[in-house]
Amino acid sequence: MLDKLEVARALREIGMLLEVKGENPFKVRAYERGARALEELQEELSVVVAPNPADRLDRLTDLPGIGDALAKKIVELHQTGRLPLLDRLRAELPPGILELLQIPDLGARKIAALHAALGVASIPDLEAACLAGRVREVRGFGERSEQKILEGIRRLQSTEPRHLLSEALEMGERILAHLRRSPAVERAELAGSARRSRETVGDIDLVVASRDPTAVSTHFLEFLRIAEVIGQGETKTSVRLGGGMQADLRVVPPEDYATLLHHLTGSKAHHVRLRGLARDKGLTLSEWGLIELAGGKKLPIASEAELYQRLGMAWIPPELREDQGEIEAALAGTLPQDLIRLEDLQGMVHCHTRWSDGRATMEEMARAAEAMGMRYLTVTDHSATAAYAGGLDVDRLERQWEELARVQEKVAVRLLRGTEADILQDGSLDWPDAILERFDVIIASIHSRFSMDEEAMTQRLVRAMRQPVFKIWGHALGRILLERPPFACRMEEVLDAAAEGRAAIEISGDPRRLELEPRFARLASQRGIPFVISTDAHSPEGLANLRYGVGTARRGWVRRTEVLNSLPVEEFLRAVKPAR
Ligand code: DGT
Ligand code: CA
Ligand code: CA
Ligand code: ZN
Repeated sequence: MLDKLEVARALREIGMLLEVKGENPFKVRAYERGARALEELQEELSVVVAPNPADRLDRLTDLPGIGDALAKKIVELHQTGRLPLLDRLRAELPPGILELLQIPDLGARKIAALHAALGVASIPDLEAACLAGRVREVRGFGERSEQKILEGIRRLQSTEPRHLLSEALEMGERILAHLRRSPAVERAELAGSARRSRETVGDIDLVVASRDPTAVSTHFLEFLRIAEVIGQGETKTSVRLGGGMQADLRVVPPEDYATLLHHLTGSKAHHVRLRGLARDKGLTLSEWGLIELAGGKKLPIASEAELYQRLGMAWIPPELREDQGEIEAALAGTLPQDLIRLEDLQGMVHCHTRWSDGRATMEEMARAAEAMGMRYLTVTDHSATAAYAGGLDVDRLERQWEELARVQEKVAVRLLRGTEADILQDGSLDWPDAILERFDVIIASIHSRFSMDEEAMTQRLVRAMRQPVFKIWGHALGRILLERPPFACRMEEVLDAAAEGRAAIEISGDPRRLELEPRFARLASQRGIPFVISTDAHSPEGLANLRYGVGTARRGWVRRTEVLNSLPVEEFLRAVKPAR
């Protein structure tokens, strides 16, 4: 099944392929309009496409720009993930043709002309044709346009795409497991932004200690998901993986492993500061290790801790290495000693079940949380306003609580009655007061009207936080990584209101969210605001995202004592109990 954004992408692709084929512009625009309507849809597609076939087309055709024919295609894409028309178009046109549309000023019409005249079917084709001076010979093009196309290609190639941390770690860890199967590999680790738990990752960096670099790189290249070898040298190998991510492998003898791992972990800003400190001590720090300026002797360094110690400070956890005060703290001996760790968490906060838009039953979610060693699980399905996500009304909520009591009989993990309540436009929460007081846990989140201006949004949040039942702010600014920026509000003012209202803030491990941003977590800490680290899981597998929440929290210097779901259940309940 495709969601609305995926269906929108498919419609766009159809529109572009039709355009490249020189189809009627009206037809092309219809797909474009349909795609936009879906992207702007507030609800999930599964809600608009109701199980009743007559009904579903009616709801879809209510949307601007969607007629019967397009509605049928949307339903088919949504339900089967495929469409014969799209398959046919993809088969007719070369696969690289759409990437040409990324070049500025090169519309589908021009691409069609180049394709027809020169057989150009990809960016490399077009680049070669420009360099050979063949593009200027095509009708409608000249020397100037040839030059502009080349510039466009250069610019395109200089902006590297980024990937979600979860995807980079999943892939990176598979590669690590593969590497560690080689007897030539003594040690292997992920470095770079993935090791620092950055929310998005440019490429995967790997470091290996070995006496036999040739054997290691030969073994590395046997990894099944490699699509293309970009570069291969004595000790460096770069590949493109299926799916587009790049991975760089460096192999060094064991005695250089610690300093290279440290170097490749970064960040650059952190290293610039360390290099300055090293120089003050008569040393140079680089990827080659720590070397005495006078005489050029390399100091033996067996671990990162030893490297930091040589520079006069304590080991700094990778998530903190951003030159955001960690070096000063390490020098002063004031680095937090109790940064939150995955094993500190006792409770799973924020999950959805089939009662709203989750994919599993309450019992399945409970058993999965239990299997992870959790002591409690807050069941937080959506409130009524979130109709697109099957939000509960009071009647269904009462029945959910009955089920919760039944499931509780069968599982050891303590189930808490929760909700993810919408913060409405006026700042009120989406339940009657009498119901709000009966929850164990209320997560309050914004799911609609993201485009309010800064003033209105700030007021909406401040008003919400003044209510005594406001206890946990869910996925704060609503960003979706690589897709939707955070909404606008005056964050410091909102954090002041949260502190005053004694509310906690969620740090979401949902790989597409990873909110609260680290800089805001630190501002919240300064105000004494506590956190919960959650997954926003919609399935048992989703519970495994807790680690990404922990990584995000650590980047914000969050300590165990600040995380409410590191507490035993009774203390957790006291801390989040909605009160009036
Ligand atoms: P990414 O891949 O864009 O998400 O970010 P990183 O941090 O993984 O950066 P990447 O892959 O370009 O390089 C990995 C590490 O290597 C980086 O964190 C620090 C180190 N490094 C790379 N280039 C330089 C440089 O020009 N100077 C210094 N000091 N370190 C560098
Ligand atoms: Ca990297
Ligand atoms: Ca790299
Ligand atoms: Zn939510």
